[in-house]
Amino acid sequence: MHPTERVTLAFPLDRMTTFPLPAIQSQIEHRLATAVREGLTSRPKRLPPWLFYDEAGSRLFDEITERPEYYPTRTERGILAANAERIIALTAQPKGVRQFRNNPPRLRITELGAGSAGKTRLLLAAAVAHQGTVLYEPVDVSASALETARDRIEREIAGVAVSPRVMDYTHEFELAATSDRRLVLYIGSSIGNFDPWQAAELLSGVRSGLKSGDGLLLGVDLVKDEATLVAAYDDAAGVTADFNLNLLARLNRELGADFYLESFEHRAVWNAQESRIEMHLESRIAQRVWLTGLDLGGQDLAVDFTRGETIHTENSYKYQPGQPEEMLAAAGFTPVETWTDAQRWFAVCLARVA
Ligand code: AVI
Repeated sequence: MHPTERVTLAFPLDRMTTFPLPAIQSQIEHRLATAVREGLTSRPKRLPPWLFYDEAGSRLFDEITERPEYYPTRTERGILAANAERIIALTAQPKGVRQFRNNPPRLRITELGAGSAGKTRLLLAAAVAHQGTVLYEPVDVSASALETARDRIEREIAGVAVSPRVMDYTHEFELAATSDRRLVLYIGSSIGNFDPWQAAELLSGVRSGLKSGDGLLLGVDLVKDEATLVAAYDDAAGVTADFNLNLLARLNRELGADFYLESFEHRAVWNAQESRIEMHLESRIAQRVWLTGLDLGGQDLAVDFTRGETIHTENSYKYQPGQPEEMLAAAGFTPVETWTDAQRWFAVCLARVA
């Protein structure tokens, strides 16, 4: 998500049995080590948010989405539940396209990220209701997340065939050519974890991988009062704190680091000027941490912290109404319709390629 290096990992999951997995694993390890070395030696210190999502972090993220303070997931789910049929109908047969009247193209659903299928299933079920069956293409850099998603969805939703793609869509977006119409889902407000220039690049990349008539469904979180925003990223049960601190535990596990977790504190702050929630890990004391597994030619890395110094671990941008449509138009999409909840906390925007 916060790319420091290009890693190309695009292939269908069904080739997993013949693909040299150790080579992929070593690319991932190299990417991890590079990101950590760069982030912890820069000022201010930072770590990219994609590091959150190891097995423990992915589990903690699922738990966050169940916390009462974390409104985005349930709000977006409510919007999709109310509008899934219309979203599918609009994408399957856009207005003004006459040439397909007798033989409309089939719709397939491509999702960026293989998250838990809770929200996706609403759209898949609507697509099955619309055309009988649907092909679902989850795209993710994690083969294991894709396998889990495939097993669960094929088991739970009749009429859905799953064709996963292992791909780092933050760097490239290249899918097999098809005469099917694609609806790409980028929901869950994941776009908010990118700086605006990165978000613009990502949307343009997706646009260039699509053809006329294809659609993009984008879920974005909207600006609201500060207390609500901060509570969503600092829940009373401390799950988000554990999620943030798990990053250090991961560096201990995978990079031979000796972070003492109790000496760091989770911080969530609203940066009104940048319109984003920032997550940090704040050092409670002056301390030195060693990383012994970075493969620096036999040398270990020492990282010094002053008391109160932070590692910036995540940005979560919040948008003003109308901004997502502007971003979509700037990336070459035509905004079609936007849905929101009664409180206007979250927006789901459908756009298409003209
Ligand atoms: C994945 N992403 C959209 C979440 C968010 O809200 O920015 C990640 C998250 N970080 C802390 N809580 C949730």
